[in-house]
Amino acid sequence: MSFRLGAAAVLGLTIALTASVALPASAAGPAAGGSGNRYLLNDRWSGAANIDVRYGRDADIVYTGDWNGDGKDTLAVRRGGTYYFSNSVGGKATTTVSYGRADDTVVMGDWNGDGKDTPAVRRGNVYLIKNSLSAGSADATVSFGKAGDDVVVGDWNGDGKDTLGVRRGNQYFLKNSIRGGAADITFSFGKTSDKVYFGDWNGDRKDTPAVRRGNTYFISNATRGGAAETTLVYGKTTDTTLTGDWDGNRKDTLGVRRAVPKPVAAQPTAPKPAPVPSGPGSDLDCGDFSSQAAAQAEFERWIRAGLGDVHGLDRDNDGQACESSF
Ligand SMILES: [Ca+2]
Ligand SMILES: [Ca+2]
Ligand SMILES: [Ca+2]
Ligand SMILES: [Ca+2]
Repeated sequence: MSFRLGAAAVLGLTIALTASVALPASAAGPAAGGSGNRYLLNDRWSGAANIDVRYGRDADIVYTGDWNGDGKDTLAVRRGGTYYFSNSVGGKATTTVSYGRADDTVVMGDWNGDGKDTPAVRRGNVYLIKNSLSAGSADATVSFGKAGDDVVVGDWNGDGKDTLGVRRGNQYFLKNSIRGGAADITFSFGKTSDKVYFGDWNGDRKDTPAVRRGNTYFISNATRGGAAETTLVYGKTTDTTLTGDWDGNRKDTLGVRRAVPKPVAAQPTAPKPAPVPSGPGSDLDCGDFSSQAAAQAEFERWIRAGLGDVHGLDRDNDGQACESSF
């Protein structure tokens, strides 16, 4: 009996919390870095992307976040102090805002828990927090940590609000409110050389770390030390990582930003081989050449012309003409 009552009470609490908290805007955080305008996003923890889109320009600074509160994370690109927010992955910019200075460091997060991610400009250890995608003065100005801190963003306690944390090596000092004072959560995870991303990988509303080495990701669902719960190889080592909830299932997954190779300038067309001293019909043999190099040159001349090994100089098809004759 008491067990049943207890279970009901827990259930009631869960529902009340669910009803009162806006959809988590979980990804966000600092700019993704990298360059390129191809985005390969994955809704599942698998090796293959299910979304492949182009957005913005190669040199754009890129952020991910839930700009409209629909529960789905999308892209925003930044050029100087101008931001182009799009509410559909690969779709046109829906909101364009100029905010702060061209050289500001900006992190995105849901600072007020309304389900929408918005910018915070960082200058040293001062954060100018904005709760809407609009120009104008900051809604709040707060100090956090030290000017040189490596700062991370996430919702550590699942209250729907993003707050800050500091990384030092492989140690993390997380705070559940944006203000000074002792960390609420301290833990170590991964290696000092790892890249780290925070997201809600399991849908419990709390953001936890995933570290990257090469193109291998080690994912944890807790802000504590210990082994990763999931390991996944994704993308290429040269890719830049993005994280977000692309399909709105409340779980963050991976994506990458990749540079699209520029089309290579057309090679000058191979000059037409002179018909003398030989042609496809003249049938030279290895014995007609003074050296392997001369045979090789004749062989390659016809290969380049697209006619193949017209003299039959490379009988063993290893690309070396008449190598057994010299
Ligand atoms: Ca959205
Ligand atoms: Ca917000
Ligand atoms: Ca929080
Ligand atoms: Ca989580």
